[in-house]
Amino acid sequence: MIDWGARAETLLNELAACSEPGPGVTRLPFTAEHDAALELLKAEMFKTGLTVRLDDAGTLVGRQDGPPGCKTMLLGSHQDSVREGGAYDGIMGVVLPILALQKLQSECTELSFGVEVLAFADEEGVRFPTALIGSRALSGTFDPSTLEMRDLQGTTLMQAMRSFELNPEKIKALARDPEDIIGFLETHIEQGPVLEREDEAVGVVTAICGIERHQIILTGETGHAGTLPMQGRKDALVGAAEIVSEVNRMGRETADLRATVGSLTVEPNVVNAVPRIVQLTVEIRSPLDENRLQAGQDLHQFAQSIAASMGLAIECSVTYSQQAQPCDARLSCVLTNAARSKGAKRLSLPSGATHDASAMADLCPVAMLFVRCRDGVSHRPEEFASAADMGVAIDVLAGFLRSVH
Ligand code: HGY
Ligand code: MN
Ligand code: MN
Repeated sequence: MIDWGARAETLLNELAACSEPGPGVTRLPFTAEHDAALELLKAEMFKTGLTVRLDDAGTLVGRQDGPPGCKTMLLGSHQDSVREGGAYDGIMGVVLPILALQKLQSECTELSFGVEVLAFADEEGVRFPTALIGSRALSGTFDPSTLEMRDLQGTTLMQAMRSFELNPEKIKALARDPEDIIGFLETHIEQGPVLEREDEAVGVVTAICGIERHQIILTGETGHAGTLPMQGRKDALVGAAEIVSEVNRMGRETADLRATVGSLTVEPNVVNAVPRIVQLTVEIRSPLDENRLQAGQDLHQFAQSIAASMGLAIECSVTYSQQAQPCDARLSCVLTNAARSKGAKRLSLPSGATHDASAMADLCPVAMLFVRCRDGVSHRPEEFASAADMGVAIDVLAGFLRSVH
């Protein structure tokens, strides 16, 4: 009897080492760490008898053919992590389907369709101010203008992809024909506390939240901290502080809304000079698009009024947005039955995090399987899913593949 959960844990521990030095896992797209992870994933895909290729968006595709003329079921998730993140976010959703295929093969189960396991290069949008590159390429919604976006070192996405020997100008041709696809199933660590609270190993996702990201740049005047009078200062950081407080208030006081200032830079950023420029990002999420869009408009109005009252120049832009995405009822029903057969009870919950499945929904029906997350902690080195729970998830994925058509 193979302990599939233990096998998943071993593989994920090896993949976690494909990281920049430092706490947790830092594996950004189109880097040496990404390359190292691809080598491990390729080896496991070859061991599973899959044909393996890297597409021009950097997605690793492991394919198990079905009968001639059949459709294909897509599974997978992202290989990239946030900085100092966990060992499960994304990459677990690549490893578990590979092992589910191995499990089906060990039981001599033949499928009436093709299967592809996908490892998307960049879902997090940490290195470049965009996200869901690979899943948008397959869905035909990739925006070529993002190729000009730069990372903190000034490298463009185009340059980073070329360094991976990819041809970004061919991304457009990656769009799949919906007629060929049964659907996309993403397995992901819950990144929240619900399954642990309900004592459930797995759960079926009902909907994925919508998300938008704003960039705000405030420009005032610097000066000597000791000689410039307080009266009349144009201190960009004081303006930014008002906006940070308002973002937090909006999030706390609006139902079904999360609002976060996740990054902020100050120039000249020295102890004895008045801040001249502050750049901050504001992220707003909600399962209800109308709440998110209204909050975004309110934020812009507030920021403009603060800048005007303090004599600051301001630039506001929406750098990323994605609508809320319900999961497909038919696929979710098949997944729920497979989970029930493995003892799951509560079963359904929304996702506060966004995922590649949100972008894949522009191509085909999508479903998501969540795996219990210890203490609900994610995007941190302490992120953890147990081998036992991953074993249950692999059984559920195998049950799903036996039943879906
Ligand atoms: O930000 C998210 O929700 C996801 O982890 N990229
Ligand atoms: Mn993720
Ligand atoms: Mn994440």
